[in-house]
Amino acid sequence: MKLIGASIIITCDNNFTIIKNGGILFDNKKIIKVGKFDDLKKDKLEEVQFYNSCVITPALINSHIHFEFSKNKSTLKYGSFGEWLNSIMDNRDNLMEDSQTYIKEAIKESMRSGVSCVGAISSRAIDLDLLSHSELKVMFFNEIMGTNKDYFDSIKDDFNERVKKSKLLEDINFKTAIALHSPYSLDIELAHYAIKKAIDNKMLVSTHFLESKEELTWLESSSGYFKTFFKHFFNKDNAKANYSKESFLELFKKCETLFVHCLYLNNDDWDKISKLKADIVSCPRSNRLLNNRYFNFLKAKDHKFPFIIATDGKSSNNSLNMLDEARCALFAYEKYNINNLAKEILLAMTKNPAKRLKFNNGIIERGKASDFAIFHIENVDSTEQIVLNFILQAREVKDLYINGKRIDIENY
Ligand code: MCF
Ligand code: FE
Repeated sequence: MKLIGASIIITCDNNFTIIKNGGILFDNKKIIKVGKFDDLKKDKLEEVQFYNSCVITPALINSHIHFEFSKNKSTLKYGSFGEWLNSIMDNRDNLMEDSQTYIKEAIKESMRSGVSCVGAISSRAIDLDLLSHSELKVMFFNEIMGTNKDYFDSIKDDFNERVKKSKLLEDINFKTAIALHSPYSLDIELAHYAIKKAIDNKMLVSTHFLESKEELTWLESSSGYFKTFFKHFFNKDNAKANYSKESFLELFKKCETLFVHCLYLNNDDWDKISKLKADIVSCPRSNRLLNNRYFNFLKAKDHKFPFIIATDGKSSNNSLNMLDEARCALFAYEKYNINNLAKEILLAMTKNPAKRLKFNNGIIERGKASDFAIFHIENVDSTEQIVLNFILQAREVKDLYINGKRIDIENY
């Protein structure tokens, strides 16, 4: 049994309990007791440590990230979704070269920011070995896309192969899931095929949905940017949208889903998604860079969606640091009380995504996994605005525990 403590513990439990001079008694499986540090001291502890001027939070969860694109720094174009997608199409293969080095660094960068758990979108399984061997808890979303019938058999074979490989690697820290890339990039036949697999195997599903105005126009009228996209990249003159918004959402009736982005929902779409077993993941910096807009967080609240934030990949972000993401969200929503927003944001990267990813983490309470992030925050003992100052000041973890084990991030 081990005991750690700190000036402040933010538990992220249902009452948002904050404990001053708090302690956590835990073993490698789970948290045994949470309370005041002094009350938890006892004989025969394997390890005892108190972190002065520090905050302990549940280790953070980044529920939407594309590790395979970690090589991108300034290759891709920002400011317009169409230009970004064109630049992805032109640079995808070269961005995936030497990917192992970049993915490894991306895993470290994630952990340095306090992340213990990820929802990784994988298009070619290039990240499979590194992620499955890492200390991270991983929901590994095997992505499927394709619109050209000539390739359906090979797309299915490749998808099956990746799902099979990731299933073989499953354990308590690694689960297999499925990602349908988006309505503009996936034929109906392939979508049904992937959804059936998800339902049969009880796998979580993720999909990008209504990320851009271009996508909305395409789904509503089969016109605009995507018309030229299909002509230019696939030599198709008469391409049409494969779905209406409604028929796309219908696909997800019988599975649990993470809808990512959702920047262009109308009232009807909000109603439809709220009837599904689904959450919405928002990637604030990615949305700013590609689409010049932020997710309608207040509307989501009206529809009782828990707020969930993630970084997306380096393909649409300048870092994978969840604390930078949190600060972006903090500054983006200027109409919301800043102290309340700070709490919402912390829950958006702990308790809220944890509920859907089901790794039994995201909250510091008895019975939950021993996954903690510890941050040094100067003078945190004396502030009344604890969560706000945590989000403003925290940059890198002092220590990260996953399954009760202190992670040696630099030597990973
Ligand atoms: O979420 C962002 C923006 N929207 C869509 N796709 C991606 C994002 N970051 C990376 N991607 C990947 C996606 O998974 O880019 C490729 C896919 O493999 C797009 S190719 C149409
Ligand atoms: Fe994405």
